[in-house]
Amino acid sequence: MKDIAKRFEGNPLLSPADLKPSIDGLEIACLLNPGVFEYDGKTWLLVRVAERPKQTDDVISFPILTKSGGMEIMKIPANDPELDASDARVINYKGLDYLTTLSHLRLLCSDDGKNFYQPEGYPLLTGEGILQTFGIEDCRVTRLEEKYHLTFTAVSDNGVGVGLRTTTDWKNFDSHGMMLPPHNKDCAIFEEKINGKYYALHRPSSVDIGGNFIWIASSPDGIHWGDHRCIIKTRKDKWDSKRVGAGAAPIKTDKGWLEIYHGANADHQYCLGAFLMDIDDPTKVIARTNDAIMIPEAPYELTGFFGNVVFTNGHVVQPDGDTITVYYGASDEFVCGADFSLKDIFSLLKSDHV
Ligand code: MAN
Repeated sequence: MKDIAKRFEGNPLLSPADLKPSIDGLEIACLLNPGVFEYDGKTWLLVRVAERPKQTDDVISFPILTKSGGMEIMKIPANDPELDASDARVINYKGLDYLTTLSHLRLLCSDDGKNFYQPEGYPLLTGEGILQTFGIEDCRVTRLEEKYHLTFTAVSDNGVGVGLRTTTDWKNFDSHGMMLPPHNKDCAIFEEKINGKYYALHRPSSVDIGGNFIWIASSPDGIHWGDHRCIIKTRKDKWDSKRVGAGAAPIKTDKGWLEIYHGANADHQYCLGAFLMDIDDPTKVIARTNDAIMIPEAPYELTGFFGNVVFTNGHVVQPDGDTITVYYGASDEFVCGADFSLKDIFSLLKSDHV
């Protein structure tokens, strides 16, 4: 099956070797899943940078943040019978789960949307406090009334939840703690109020009954959330059979709110699709693509830290009103770009979507 993404010729735009590690003694294993926004006349990426010490054959080592803001390195003999390291992203040791890398978020900007550099004077965003000791990941950036809302995955041994910070200048940040408790991720706030309420997509996971489905919540103030409803489920035998999760803030179109989302199957192949919500009541899904709109196929999407993955949580709507530039993580290792035509996406949206 052919997808409808027009990949940038210059992909990957960013690889781990393009940036410097945040501290001596660590190396960058992966760059992935950037949040995207426009600010000060430039396109900005808030890239997830995943780091760990240089690995050796006999020891698996990874950093963890301490409650007081320091960092310690955990070391586990690779042949320890109590170690399960079968997934490159997560390990289980003595019955407890850990991440193999520690992620922070880093700001990069560009004049042309293709060549990105790290500007001076902007802080790295790192995990803070006991709910972010395993790092922060996959940030969605929503501009709401002059304030940027950052919703990101906050990971610690307490679980995986959604953290919220806000900023107006990208130098000073207000932390609003955990917006949605574990297990939850893939949260994107809409860029405007609808009938007086704020809305956000999110992805709680239910291990027994239920699954990894997309939900929608509303809020009177953009900080406190409720009225949760499940709107998009996984579909048996399709590309999104195992998990689905929202990308960035929905795009307002004359046909409704358009969301680009990721779906994975049981083989951990991550593709992109789209669905459309009613313009006045986004809890109503009116159409969804049956087929994926993007499927891993380029070499950098098939092979890397965790291959067979395209994953997005950021895009720019271009002034022509039809082109959506999607920035995405490929193979959990590279940052890439691709253009989509809104017309093409709409031609694949179906109302028999369930
Ligand atoms: C999860 C998240 C993402 C990652 C994908 C694919 O959904 O951890 O950050 O890109 O898995 O590994």
